[in-house]
Amino acid sequence: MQLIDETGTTHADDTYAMPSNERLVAAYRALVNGRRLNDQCSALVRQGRLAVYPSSHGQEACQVAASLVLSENDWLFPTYRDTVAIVNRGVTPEEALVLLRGDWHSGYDPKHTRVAPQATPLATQLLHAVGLAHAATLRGEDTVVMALCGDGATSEGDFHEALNFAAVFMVPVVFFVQNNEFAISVPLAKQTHAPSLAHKAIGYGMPGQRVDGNDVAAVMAVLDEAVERARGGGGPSLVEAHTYRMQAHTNADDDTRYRERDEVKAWVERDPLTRMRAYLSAAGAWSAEDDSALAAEAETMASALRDALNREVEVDPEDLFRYVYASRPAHLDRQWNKLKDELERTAAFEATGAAGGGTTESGTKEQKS
Ligand SMILES: Cc1ncc(C[n+]2csc(CCOP(=O)(O)OP(=O)(O)O)c2C)c(N)n1
Repeated sequence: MQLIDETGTTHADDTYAMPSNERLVAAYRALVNGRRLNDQCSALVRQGRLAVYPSSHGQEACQVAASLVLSENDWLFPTYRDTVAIVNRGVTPEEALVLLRGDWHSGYDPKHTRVAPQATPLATQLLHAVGLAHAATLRGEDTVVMALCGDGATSEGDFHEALNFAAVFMVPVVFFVQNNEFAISVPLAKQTHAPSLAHKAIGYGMPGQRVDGNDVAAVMAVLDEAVERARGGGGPSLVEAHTYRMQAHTNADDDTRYRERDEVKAWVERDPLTRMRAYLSAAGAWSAEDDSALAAEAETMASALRDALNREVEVDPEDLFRYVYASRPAHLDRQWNKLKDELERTAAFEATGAAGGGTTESGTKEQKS
């Protein structure tokens, strides 16, 4: 399904109506801010200020649509790549990056923001999303849950368990798969033999729709319908957005080893920002002055984020182990003791190294671990 193509030309659809210009202007602002956030975070990784950043550069239309179609009381269950969606839901960039900086499990209160912590294990969040949506129904609330995952995550058992449970119990959840064609270096053809990921809905007895993931209007229209159905008691849906990961999986990945540069280049023409800008401008809903104001807004956000991440924070490493369970089990004790030992030995090494001797109190050479 597509409503606006690469050139900004519209394609009417019998089922899905074009969102209002007012909503599309809001979406475009979020696209531009989201792109700036992605690029700022990638720069912060290179400066050693962030441990890792899985960028959604090129996938911003999915991120923006997933957050804009939800009401205030709905929940979002994101993955590690969904920082732009989280920020667009009201979490500040600084809070969103605490996990990726390696400081803490999550930098925001999920109950306050109605955004679950970002999940790094693939597809586990889908089961949590279904559990929350089911609980909300049992309590008589009209909450809808948007559960995000990638194409690679659809090969995990948790994905299938989540879809099956959701369909059997008619749970108000929208499974939104961002198919960016790769699970790190593994292409989609090695993940599934199905004609599309949307086809997987059929086997579970729920509606499935494939949409152009770089067309924010189309993604919003399809997700709107799925959210409305869920809220009305019509159960879950599966939406597959076809998009492309424009950059490497993370800074630890060399994507030149598994894909051709021409392929990546071809997707530049399908950029979600360009086509929405072209559409809004032709509709008289966007001007060059609006561009300047929005660029200034994005720069202010990026500059505030740089300042926040340039501040050194004092973290207590034991906190990472302290609050996972009410009382800490033996395996976490072992992990903490191992880390504590390493920290103590590193501190001793640095202290003796700084004194110029490079030896420990007992006179033996300290080993760097
Ligand atoms: C359960 C599990 N298995 C393996 C991994 C290692 N891993 C991290 S990211 C990734 C690829 C995920 O690809 P996809 O679901 O398409 O999401 P994308 O990164 O493309 O957004 C893998 C296999 C993991 N994090 N969790």
